[in-house]
Amino acid sequence: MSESPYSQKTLLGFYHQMLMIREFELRAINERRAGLIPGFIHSCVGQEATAVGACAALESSDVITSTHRGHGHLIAKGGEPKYMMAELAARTTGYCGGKGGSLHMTDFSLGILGANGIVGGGIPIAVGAALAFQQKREPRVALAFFGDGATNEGAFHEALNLAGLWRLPAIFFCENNLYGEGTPQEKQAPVADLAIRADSYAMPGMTVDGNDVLAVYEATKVAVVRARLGEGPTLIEAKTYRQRGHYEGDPMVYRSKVEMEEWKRLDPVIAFREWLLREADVSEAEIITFEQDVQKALDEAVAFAASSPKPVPETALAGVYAETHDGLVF
Ligand SMILES: Cc1ncc(C[n+]2csc(CCOP(=O)(O)OP(=O)(O)O)c2C)c(N)n1
Ligand SMILES: [Mg+2]
Repeated sequence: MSESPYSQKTLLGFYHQMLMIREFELRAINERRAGLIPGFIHSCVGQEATAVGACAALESSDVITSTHRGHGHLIAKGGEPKYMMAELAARTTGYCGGKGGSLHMTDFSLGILGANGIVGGGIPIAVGAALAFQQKREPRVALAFFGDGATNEGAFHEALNLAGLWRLPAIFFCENNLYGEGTPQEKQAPVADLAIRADSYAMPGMTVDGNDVLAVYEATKVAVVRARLGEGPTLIEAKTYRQRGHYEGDPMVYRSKVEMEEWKRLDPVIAFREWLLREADVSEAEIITFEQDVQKALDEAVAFAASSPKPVPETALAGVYAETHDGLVF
């Protein structure tokens, strides 16, 4: 075993969250097949290390914006699996009262400013939050998660431009999973490393191994320190891979089995489990207890969702429009 600069509690916390995300996704996929969950699921299986490493570098008062592939971000920022499962199952006890589903989950009290069905939609929202923090002189940071595909959109460039110009406390976190739907990166962008796009907006750009939770954590910590010191934003590109389809049911004709198998060998959850056993003096028995805890929490989440009521038609318009901005604290 080599000396680790991290406490066992921290490391096990990372593993617990990564495992919760992985198992949450697999459970949600099963429950969708079983009929509990209507609608689309864009799973983040394979991308757990990005969500966990990035959110671990934030304080609870910092905020994130998420994407259509956002379950991992929510869990990593403190979202409760049972309210997430209830939202997926369209139940009143879910994060949006069962009216938003996977693409809209939000919890301002946890600094989760929302998943977003609009690709790139969360990036300007994070810039707005970062501007608010700067204006109010609050030492808070806004982190936007988005995919590689989103970096080809105007919203991305406009958001980075203003954040760079005004030196906002923002972190632009690109989960580069190599595809936007079925389009590989080399057919959608003329650059190999998307982090290079930071140069245009006078901010540092970093490329990290997105399957290595500790590398992601360290990179994000650097960006957080910079943001809190008033030195401005950072673009982080974390290279990773989505192991399942763009959505559940995607025939995946655009990539080869060989490629998928290669990335499965780099599975971030399995790799970190092995690292913990090898380098962090964690026993197999401890890990198994963790794994059992996760399964129990997910059993409870599914039971909670299944036993919760569905929204009734009379409430269709309730909670859809904000009545006042008072008290809208994130
Ligand atoms: C503005 C907008 N354009 C297109 C879509 C359709 N769409 C949904 S996901 C997606 C791919 C996004 O790719 P990327 O940003 O790499 O995220 P990933 O799905 O790989 O996590 C597209 C084009 C959309 N939802 N919103
Ligand atoms: Mg992508």
